[in-house]
Amino acid sequence: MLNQHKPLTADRIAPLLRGRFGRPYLWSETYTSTQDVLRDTGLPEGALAVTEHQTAGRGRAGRQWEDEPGTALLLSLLLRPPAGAEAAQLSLVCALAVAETVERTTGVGTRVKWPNDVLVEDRKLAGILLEGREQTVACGIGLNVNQDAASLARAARLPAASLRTVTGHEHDRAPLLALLLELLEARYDGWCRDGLAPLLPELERRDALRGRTVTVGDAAGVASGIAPDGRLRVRADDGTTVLVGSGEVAVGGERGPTVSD
Ligand code: BT5
Repeated sequence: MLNQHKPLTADRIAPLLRGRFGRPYLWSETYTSTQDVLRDTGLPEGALAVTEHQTAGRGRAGRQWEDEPGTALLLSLLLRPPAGAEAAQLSLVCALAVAETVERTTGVGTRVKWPNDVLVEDRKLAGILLEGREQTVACGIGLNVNQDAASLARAARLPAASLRTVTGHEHDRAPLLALLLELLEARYDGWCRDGLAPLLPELERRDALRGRTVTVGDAAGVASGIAPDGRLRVRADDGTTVLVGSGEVAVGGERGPTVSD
């Protein structure tokens, strides 16, 4: 079996782990959702659930997350952010780590679409789902790796991409997962210490929405960057700026038709 199709079992991943993320490492060929594996377990920060296929993979607001078995990274990471931290910012922290992992592995430039998508050429490569109660957050990450165009086509309203459709070849998911965990840990530790501010230039450089016309909730206008607290700045026609904390961004702008998730 080619490496890229080998399951991400603990015996393959454990030797690649460098930090505390991925310990303990829970893997099964199939889960309903990796998010459910970590729920109410009392496991320590860094615990990770990984699978080859989800029978009920989910996105935000009850949406579905689709996968082709054995081709994606599907994982949930348990985090216990410090009291007082703004946990919603973790979606940007994770998106940045995913973007960097993809860039280092493939050399392909990525963009972050606030608040939780990683895009390549306006196509959705990865999505992030935060679910939590009190100081326990399950960060779910779905990253399309080896799907071909035909198996991605079913996925989405926003066109989807995989590393394979972008680079033209398949990728070994094991080193990709190990690098992602390493970068997640570095970004997360930095965020726990210093907050989001030091990450803003990296996010700004990859901001998929900046300068585009957006509608999110009651706000409509031009996206004007991410504020230091992680909210999206939207500048209305009358010149006022609204800060949006969460929601669905519908984009209509320079580069094509309206997309809404
Ligand atoms: C997300 O939600 O993008 C969060 C996705 C999180 C998935 C991971 S996988 C591991 C962990 N366990 C889970 O059960 N979930 C997490 P949202 O922004 O609501 O986007 C969902 C939308 O993305 C769907 O309505 C589709 O339009 C689209 N979509 C579904 N599967 C996709 C895929 N594989 N690639 C690209 N887009 C997809």
